[in-house]
Amino acid sequence: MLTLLTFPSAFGQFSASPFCVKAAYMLQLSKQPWQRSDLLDPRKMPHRKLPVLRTPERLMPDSDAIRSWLEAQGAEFDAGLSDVQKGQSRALIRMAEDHLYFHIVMDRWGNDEVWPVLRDTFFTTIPTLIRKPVSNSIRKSVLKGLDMQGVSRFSETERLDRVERDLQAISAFLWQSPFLMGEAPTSADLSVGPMLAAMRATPAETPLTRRIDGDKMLCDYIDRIDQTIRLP
Ligand SMILES: N[C@@H](CCC(=O)N[C@@H](CS)C(=O)NCC(=O)O)C(=O)O
Repeated sequence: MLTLLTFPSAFGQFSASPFCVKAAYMLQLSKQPWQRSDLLDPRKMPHRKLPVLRTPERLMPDSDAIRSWLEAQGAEFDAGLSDVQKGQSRALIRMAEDHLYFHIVMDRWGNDEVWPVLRDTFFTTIPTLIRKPVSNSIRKSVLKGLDMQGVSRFSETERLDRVERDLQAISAFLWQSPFLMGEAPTSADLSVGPMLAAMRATPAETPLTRRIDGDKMLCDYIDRIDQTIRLP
């Protein structure tokens, strides 16, 4: 059986990581038998990140590579889409994973109100006595990554404006149909949906959680994906 190595459930989600939720959705849609195995420390994984899929041959890191592997086994995530829709889908995926994602990381790791919750959710395996210094140093390195990526160099107003434009682009598709590319979930939904869900699930009220919570169309969309795919 296939095993999805994933960060544990948190904040009411299958996983705290939207990439792990994406991988779980893909596995569920692929109809292959699979199980989850929870990890808190990805350092021994091939890319030192999760999700990773354990296939009969090897450990497969990266949700995009997992997608390609499942497609090679016969899964079709974009059945019936035109080439233009597939192109739009690719662009939406990159927008979610390479832009919105960093705003979520910023909203979680850069926020002093959220931080204690993260520390006590993600670092429970670190002995209590050294948990604070170890987790503080991990936080520092995540914030350094956000600085290198650039997202933390914007003011909060600028960040919200950038997110807003993406949310409006997503909403333009959702005015047309229940899922981004039509009547059923396709690959774009499997990336965009978990990213919006993660944005909503951050365990403190932030401008981003408020933005999603106050948007009925986006909330209905997040819930629709969950109710359609139904993770175990
Ligand atoms: N490109 C990867 C991204 C996965 C990713 O960024 N995972 C994060 C969690 S959301 C992670 O494992 N971070 C741990 C780390 O960087 O140390 C994918 O699509 O699977």
